[in-house]
Parts: sequence; structure tokens; C-alpha cells
Amino acid sequence: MKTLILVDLQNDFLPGGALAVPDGDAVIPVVNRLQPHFDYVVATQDWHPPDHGSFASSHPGREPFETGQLAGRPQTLWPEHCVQHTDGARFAPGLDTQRIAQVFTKGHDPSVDSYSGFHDNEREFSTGLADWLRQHSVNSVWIAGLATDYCVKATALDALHEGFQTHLIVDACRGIDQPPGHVAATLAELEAAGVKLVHSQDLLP
Ligand code: VGL
Ligand code: ZN
Repeated sequence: MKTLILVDLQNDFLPGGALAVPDGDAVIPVVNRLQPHFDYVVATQDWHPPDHGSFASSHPGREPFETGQLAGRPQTLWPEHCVQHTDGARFAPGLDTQRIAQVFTKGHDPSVDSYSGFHDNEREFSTGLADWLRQHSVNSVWIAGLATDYCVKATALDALHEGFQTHLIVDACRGIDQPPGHVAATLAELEAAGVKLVHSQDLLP
């Protein structure tokens, strides 16, 4: 069974949002066209409490995009984003959500960030995504969404480690790309790790 995993297609990651990914809205029509070609579609949502430790605002004197610390490790400090139940955390209005079989939220625990759709950055808490995929006899996953160099990357690497054949749909993803070249380096790293890089036209008839 083939599953499309939609990563963090939420308002705060779109142009105008709190942590806007450049051109992030361009992926919405692409993923809408792709959805009917999969057995299942699932989605992840970044879902933080208002005092999340990844927010620069939780670290007095620190600014967004500086490197700080969380759980004793270096952590990029982000603008406040995807706060639970706010407009910024909702799915992009243009996203077709009717086929989404299950949503997996992440980033609840204020003391650890959670880029991957599978588990937190400390690998302590699982979202249930791997179990869900196994229960539905899924052996291959295709990943699309935001942001290529953070949550898409972490989700793809975890999918590989969990034993799924893992594809990343390049034109259905966008990244933060700071510094410029970060997305290209991320794609090269993912390909070297075993993620298959594909384009939406390879999947559409
Ligand atoms: C993300 C930074 C912080 C992402 C989420 O969805 O890539 N990036 N939280
Ligand atoms: Zn986040």
C-alpha cells in the first residue's frame, strides 16, 4: 500500500504566516492533484503549546533564528508558530482535507521540539504514525509539504529508519533555505541516505 504523507501544511508556514516558508503555498495545488493517486493520505500538524521551548519568546533576550538550547542540545529558536487551536495551526485553506485518513500532531511537549512526523527530536515520544502505517499494510511512503530542510527532512529520515520505502516529491515541498543552499544540501543528504527523490509528474498519468 502506498501512502502520501503531508507534512505541516499549516497557515503559519505559508506566506504571511508566523514562520513563512518562501513559496510554501505553491505546493497546495500540487498535493491536491496527487492525493487521488495514493491508497492513503495522512497529514502531520505542528501543534505547540503557547510556551513552547522552541520559541525565541520562551528565552528572554533571544531572537528568532538564533541558536539556543533545548533539552541540553542546540536548538534553532523560532518565532511563535502553530500554537494549538489558533488560526496559524490550521491546515492551509486551499488544502483538500477530505481524503486525509488520519492527522498526527507533534510538538506538544514544551521541553522538546518535534520535527519528524514519527517522534520528537529526543526519540522519546511517538506520534503513532509508524504503527498506523504498519496496521494499514503500508510499505512505501511519499512525502510532501513544509519545510524541506526541517520537518520534511526529519520525517523522511525516520520513515527510512522505520523500514518504509521512502520517496520525497521534490516539487511538492518547499524549504526555509537559510542560508541559501540549505535545501539543496538537504536533498543531497536525503538521497545519499536512501530517500528516492521524485517529481509530481512521475506520479501523475
Ligand atoms: C518546522 C520549524 C519549526 C517545519 C516546524 O514544519 O519544518 N520548522 N517547527
Ligand atoms: Zn514547530
